[in-house]
Amino acid sequence: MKAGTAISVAGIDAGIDVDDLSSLLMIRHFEQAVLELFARGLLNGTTHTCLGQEYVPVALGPLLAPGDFVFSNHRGHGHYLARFDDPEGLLAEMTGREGAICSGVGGSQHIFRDTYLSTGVQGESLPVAVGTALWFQRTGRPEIAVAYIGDGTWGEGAVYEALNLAALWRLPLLVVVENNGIAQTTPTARAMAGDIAGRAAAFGIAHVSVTGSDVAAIRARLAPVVDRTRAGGGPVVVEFATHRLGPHSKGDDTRSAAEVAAEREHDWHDAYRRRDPDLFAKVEDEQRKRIADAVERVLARPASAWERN
Ligand SMILES: Cc1ncc(C[n+]2csc(CCOP(=O)(O)OP(=O)(O)O)c2C)c(N)n1
Repeated sequence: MKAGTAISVAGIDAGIDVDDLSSLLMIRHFEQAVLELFARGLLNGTTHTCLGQEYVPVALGPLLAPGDFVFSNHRGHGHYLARFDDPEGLLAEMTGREGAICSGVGGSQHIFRDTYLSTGVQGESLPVAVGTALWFQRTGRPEIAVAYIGDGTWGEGAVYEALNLAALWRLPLLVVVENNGIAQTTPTARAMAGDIAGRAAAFGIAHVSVTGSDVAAIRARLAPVVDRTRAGGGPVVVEFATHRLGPHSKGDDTRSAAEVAAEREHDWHDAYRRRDPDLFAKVEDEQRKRIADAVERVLARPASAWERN
């Protein structure tokens, strides 16, 4: 694939994979529960939900091997849940209860589990992902490093240092950009000169553009892209045109109601529901209950070991 290749994935194919729908709805209900818990004063620290963006990690999930290293960012609940299907562990982490992934020390943004690491520091993960990809390459391993970043994180210099070396050394690095058009309160158009495709092209890095939210279609189109990077084809930037439906963090949405309503027009949730209302209602009930039960169980647990010390 040449630098600047654009793949556009729009539209919805027939047929819904129940596992994918379950993951999508599990993450949706998890995020809604998180906002409710915050509103009730039951969570500490801060949090950033991925409402509207759930389909990105769900689509990528089966394309990644267990040994691939995933570097997530501040908006990482969906990245974690799509990889581990572990809402109780994450909730325990965020509430500091027994069963927490990192003893409750990491909270919403700083998770380490096996080959998964998240950070709330924008741009911090990319140089680390490059180092990990270099290790994969030098040891002849078939794994890749995957780093999720937002559009706003392209303002960080570390991103360019990392891309430079990844391109120079043709590293097995997949940069997943969740471009939701806004960084906290700043519309991307008011902060970014040029675009992400042009910035990837400046380094001779392949760039793939993904629109639409159909998980199966996105996965089918990205499978050869991931294979190519895994086979030594060098780094790739995959940019999702996505939509942030919730506030930046808990209650700090500076967008007008009309702007948020326009974003909601793109919600995968409605698109999937329209495709098969009966199946959707059944799976949604299951996942709503699953998350409600998880909340109840986790809140009834004692504090995690770290919290007690
Ligand atoms: C180095 C650094 N600067 C500032 C922040 C505060 N901050 C957290 S998220 C965010 C905006 C990130 O925007 P983007 O990368 O587009 O991701 P999004 O929140 O839209 O998913 C900012 C400024 C931070 N976490 N790290």
